[in-house]
Amino acid sequence: MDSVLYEAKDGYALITLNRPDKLNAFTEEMHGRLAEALDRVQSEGQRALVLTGAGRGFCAGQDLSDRSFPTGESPDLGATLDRLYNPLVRKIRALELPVICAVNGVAAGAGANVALACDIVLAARSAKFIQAFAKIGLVPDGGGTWSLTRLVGEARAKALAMTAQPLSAEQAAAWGLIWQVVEDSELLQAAEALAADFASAPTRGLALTKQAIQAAATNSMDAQLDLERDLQRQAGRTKDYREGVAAFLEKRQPKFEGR
Ligand code: LHQ
Repeated sequence: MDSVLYEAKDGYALITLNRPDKLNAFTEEMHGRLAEALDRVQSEGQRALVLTGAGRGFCAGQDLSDRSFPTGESPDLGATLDRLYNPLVRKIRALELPVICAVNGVAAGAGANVALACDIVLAARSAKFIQAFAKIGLVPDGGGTWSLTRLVGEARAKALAMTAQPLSAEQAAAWGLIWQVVEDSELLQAAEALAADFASAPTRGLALTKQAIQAAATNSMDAQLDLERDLQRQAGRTKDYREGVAAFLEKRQPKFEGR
């Protein structure tokens, strides 16, 4: 059975983590498959992506049974992050299209933080987010210390990370950790409807918007104003901008081509 499923839809891609009996915990093999699938999204010219999990979980983080270290040696988990998790998070953040995460069930450890690396997170009402690392003596990874702190603030980030208490989807939305809670039976449909909308949106403008908002976390206001100027210059030269303005003036629906 493929550990990662890829489906090209009409203008967007659906990627499903597919080890449902292990709550889609990451193995080394699965990281490879996911990296390939993410590359395919961009190379096929898809205009949005939905990432979800098969079965009752979204992703339980690192598969804790997938690691074998020669006896007596202590593992270098930093090397695992360098090789697998950090490139994954960087790839999601660098994709030049909206990445929607449909968190269908529990998202634990690096699984939670991969979800938070996506641009728009929808969660099923029954889903929960667990910074499970503290239970096994680890530090939140997958960018979790960065995204949690920015999304919910230091007080909540520290408590979530240090207690490893599950956070319900509803609480996650109330705290601004995610975009929306959706009924379980409607989650995938809602995520795909959003992706289908993005498939006919001005993709370049959205990609530049993603770039600007991501840069804002570390830029000064001054630097951000300069960045907005540079990105707006690029956006203003797209075919979609010309089409958007023309459609507005002609009082018709725009037909965006994503360039
Ligand atoms: C699992 C896992 C799992 C293997 C459920 N592994 N089998 C980065 C770099 C290097 C190294 C280390 O880590 C990292 C980043 C990380 O992600 S560290 C954090 C790793 N994740 C966790 O610690 C979470 C472990 N899982 C759990 O605490 C629970 O499974 C949760 C709370 C997610 C769900 O609980 P339940 O709904 O009660 O399900 P379950 O525990 O019964 O799990 C179902 C099956 O999935 C079960 O297998 P089995 O064969 O017994 O039915 C679990 O063993 C398996 N599974 N997570 N991470």
